[in-house]
Amino acid sequence: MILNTELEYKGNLFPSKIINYEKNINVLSFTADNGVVLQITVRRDSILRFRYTTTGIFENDFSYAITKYASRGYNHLEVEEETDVYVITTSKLICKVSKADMRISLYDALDNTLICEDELGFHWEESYQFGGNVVKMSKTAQPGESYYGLGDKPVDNNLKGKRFENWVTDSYAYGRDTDPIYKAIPFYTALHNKKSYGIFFDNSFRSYFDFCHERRNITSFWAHGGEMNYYFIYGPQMSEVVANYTDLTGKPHEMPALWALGYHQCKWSYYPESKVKEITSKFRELKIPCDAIYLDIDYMEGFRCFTWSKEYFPDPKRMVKELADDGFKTIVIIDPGIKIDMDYSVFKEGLDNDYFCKRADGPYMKGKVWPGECYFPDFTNPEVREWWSNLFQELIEDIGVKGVWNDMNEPAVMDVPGKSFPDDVRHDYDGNRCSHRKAHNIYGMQMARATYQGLKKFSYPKRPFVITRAAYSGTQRYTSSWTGDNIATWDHLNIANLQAQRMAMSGFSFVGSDIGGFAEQPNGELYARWIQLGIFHPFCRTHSSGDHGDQEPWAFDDTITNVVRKFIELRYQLLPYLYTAFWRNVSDGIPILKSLVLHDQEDTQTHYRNDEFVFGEKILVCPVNGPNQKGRRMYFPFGRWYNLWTDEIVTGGQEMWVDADLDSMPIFVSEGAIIPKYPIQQYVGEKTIEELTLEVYYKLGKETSQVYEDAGDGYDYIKGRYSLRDFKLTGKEDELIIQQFKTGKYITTYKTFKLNLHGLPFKIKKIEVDNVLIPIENLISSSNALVIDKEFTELHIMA
Ligand code: MIG
Repeated sequence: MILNTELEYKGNLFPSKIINYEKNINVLSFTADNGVVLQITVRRDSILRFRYTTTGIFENDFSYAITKYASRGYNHLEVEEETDVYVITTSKLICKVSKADMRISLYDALDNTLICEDELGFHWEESYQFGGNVVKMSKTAQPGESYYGLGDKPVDNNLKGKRFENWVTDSYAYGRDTDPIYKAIPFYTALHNKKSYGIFFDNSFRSYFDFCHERRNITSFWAHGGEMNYYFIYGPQMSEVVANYTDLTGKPHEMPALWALGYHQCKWSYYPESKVKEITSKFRELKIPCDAIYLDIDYMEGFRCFTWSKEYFPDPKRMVKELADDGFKTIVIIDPGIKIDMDYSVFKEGLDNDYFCKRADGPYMKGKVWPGECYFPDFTNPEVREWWSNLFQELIEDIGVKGVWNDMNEPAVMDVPGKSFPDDVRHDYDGNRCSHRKAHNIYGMQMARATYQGLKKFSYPKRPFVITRAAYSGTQRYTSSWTGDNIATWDHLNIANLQAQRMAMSGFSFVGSDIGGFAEQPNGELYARWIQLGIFHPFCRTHSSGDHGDQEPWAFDDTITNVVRKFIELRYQLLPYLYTAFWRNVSDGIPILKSLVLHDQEDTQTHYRNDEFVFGEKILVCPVNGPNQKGRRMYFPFGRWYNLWTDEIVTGGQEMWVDADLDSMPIFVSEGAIIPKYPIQQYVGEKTIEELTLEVYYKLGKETSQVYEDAGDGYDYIKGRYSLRDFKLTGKEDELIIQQFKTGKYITTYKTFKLNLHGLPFKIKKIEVDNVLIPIENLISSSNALVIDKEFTELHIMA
């Protein structure tokens, strides 16, 4: 392995002095005496792209990560030449390029503070081993700087002091600090002096990040090939950095179907059909809400993708229909390995059309996976993706499967060192032919993309649902994801919490863990505590390898079953709240989970917090993460928080003890919030929503809340058939005012709101809706609940 150590300084090459500068609209090119060219593209006032070549020639500009829908354009751009530097100024940033050595420094344009500065800056080492360069960048860490992001790394939130590798890897039973694992998201955000910026190193080769690990004041990143090509994204708010990175690499292409936010049940494997039915019936019998049931690899005929075992599932269409009639969506696994079998049509088609990956010398890439020896489609070829997408027609259109689960797409290969393809395997890379060294990290992403295209086509006019294990930056456009093969331990509950938060701040929110742990078996307490955490993850699924016993909500004892039911019910009640958070993510790139540092970066207490996080905009949660706990200490960010269970108010800015027996967990609501709730349903759509409950949390002062709804599936929302309610709450000593601004053409099924008023400091004497007094009898005074027409624009509740 090539390390970025001082020992290797001798191998390093550097740009020499700049001898030429050219400006072509927003693309600035600086050429050094020794042929190095730095190209700076001003994409937005707060986003600059830096690209370097050591040969004077740039490769074809192609990236799987960057979306064509990314915003572009800036308000201001000015370049000045000074004695030692070129100065590029936008309305947000000042970037200085040193004439002597091409080193970069970046400043906030408003107050001139230093944000980020090259140490050695760009340098490289020629690799005679593989041809090409190891491209490197090093920057000086600023005082008190912290680092976050990087996808699924199973480590504490703050990455400072650690080094990481990006190389997607099948990581059965990984643990804390295992690196790398399933995903490669070479994007981090940094924070110092209350200002945050991000760096996205868009290079799909094996890459590394070092956050003050090797040298105390230096952060660096490098890759085993390709270009030094990174985007600098300025905030100064971390939430803006994440939103802008998400804009650049893509927001999900559509809202998820509402049912996909329900609870999912999975195991390796539920079979035969009678077993599947036994599980789904039990959910309905015990009244535990559930929307999706999964079929793992054993549903297939000899693990051949797109086939069904005749023995276990003799009539899949009938079964899928019967499950659907009971509210269950069937989701099936599809792996990349295609069994070598001349009598298997998928294999034959792939072979006849030359769709499988090949080694450098010509033979097919042969690898052992579940079906035995396999070939693997080259998903980096658009024609192969098109073919693959069409393979889903029967599954989706005819049989009625509602979602597809892509596993093993790192790609994972058994019985070989490295657990994947050898480096020499060739890929199309959308016409930019290359070896697996470059394509490895994006292979799973392109498989998920091809699967998504198929699901989108054949699910239409409904929305597609895909879940993937491997991912590169940008994969969030197509699919949800899970965190892979974790273990049933308390520390893995913590890891799941960290990974879900980290993925959210890495632009990929629709993520969850195998609740309860994939390997080994949880006891009831661990399972219940993990469900409590899991209902606050955007993707909520129990999964286990199944070889260590059962892992359904009823697999423990009645106490556990009751706790699990209670929390899954809470998730179903919060669906409109969660759906609104998804809408914020899909439309503006706002992460669904917010680590405390993302919630309040000004408060330095948050910089090293791991457990607490904000779910959506208004709900603060903290999982209980150890056995025999009757509660825990947690940190409350600034502001005032209502205890969800007791309505007691906590003032933030401090750590406090919170009671939480096994049937409870610390959940708090930010004061002034209006939280929408649906009735408990056994699955999405079971009931027509007759009334929307609004939990209103009084605050002295003003607060805004939103509720987004649409048909819950389909694409009409894009044509304006959505319902967005903006609520403005104003609390005074003797009055509470709620104003509603409604947009969108979707007509919700309910006619009324039921307002539950929390924390009102006065006794209600008068209620006025749109300037008309309404009879006080409308108030259920025992619970301070009020039913009013959903069309109101202004409500006054007075002492
Ligand atoms: O080699 O399909 O992470 O969720 O149940 C194991 C069987 C393959 C790994 C996945 C896991 C899935 C399992 N798979």
